[in-house]
Amino acid sequence: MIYKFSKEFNQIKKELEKAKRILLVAHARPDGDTVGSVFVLKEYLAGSLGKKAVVTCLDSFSEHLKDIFVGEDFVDPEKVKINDYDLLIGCDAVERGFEKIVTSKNKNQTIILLDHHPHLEMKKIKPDIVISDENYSAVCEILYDFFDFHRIEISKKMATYLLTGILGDTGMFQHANTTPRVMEITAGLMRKGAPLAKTIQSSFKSKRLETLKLWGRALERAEMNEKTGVIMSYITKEDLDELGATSEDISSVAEILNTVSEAKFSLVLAEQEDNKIKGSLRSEWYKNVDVSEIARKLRGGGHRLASGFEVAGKLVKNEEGITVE
Ligand SMILES: [Mn+2]
Repeated sequence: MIYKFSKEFNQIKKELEKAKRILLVAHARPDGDTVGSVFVLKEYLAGSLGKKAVVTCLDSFSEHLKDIFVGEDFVDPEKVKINDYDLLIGCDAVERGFEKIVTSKNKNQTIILLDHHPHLEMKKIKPDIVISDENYSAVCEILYDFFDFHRIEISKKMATYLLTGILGDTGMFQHANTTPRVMEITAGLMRKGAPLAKTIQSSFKSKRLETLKLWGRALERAEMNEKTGVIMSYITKEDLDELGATSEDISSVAEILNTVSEAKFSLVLAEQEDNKIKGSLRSEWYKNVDVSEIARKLRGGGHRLASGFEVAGKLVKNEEGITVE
């Protein structure tokens, strides 16, 4: 097997072995991939190298992942002294909050970024080692290659963490990023003991009643625009206050709406705290729409088939439907 990032894999291993204090950073609104990546590294560092790493994130631990990552949690970034660490690693969607936690870098620090989103760009800090490749389904897939390349033993726990990230970012093998390699890796992880059915159950199937109610409201409001081919719905601040929706709930609604075959893409607008609106866009490869272009025009980002953005304003309903004011 030829590894595209063998040079980086060697550099990363050296840095992990050399580092004394390591900080792992998950992205805001954490998903299975970012959580899987940071905790698999924590586990590797503890098991093979005997090093204790600290994991931090702007947001709290995702409720639905607690069954898989038993006993794991983030350290509040406000309690983390960045200067105490000599190695800082950002995993997945590093634009979502890494620079809010790591605001500067001193000369004794090394920064590694692992990502698979397009247009990775840091504004304040200069990373030392970067792997950012859209061809990877998940950062957990990059890390699998890293362990495989170095012939590092993957424990059952590590395999489960990696599988969680891959399942999350491939939408249980339903997205276009599910390559033959992803399936081979999954087979490898199952052989190491990762429980496929249980991981799917914990990450996808169990839902809160409030989540289902929120979906119900949003689905009821869905409208299809024949001209543009967009199927659209919205979630109000009242819905959020009443049902406590998470950003995962919002993207789930966009995914469900996107299953309507006549729709070219789906859009869900959700009012947030402090007068902001979050937009979630989804499409399917056979629909030939690049939703990341729409997201980028609104200063958002993401992938061709799954993107998002945030704009200031409130949702207002009039005769023409719903608009942003
Ligand atoms: Mn990811």
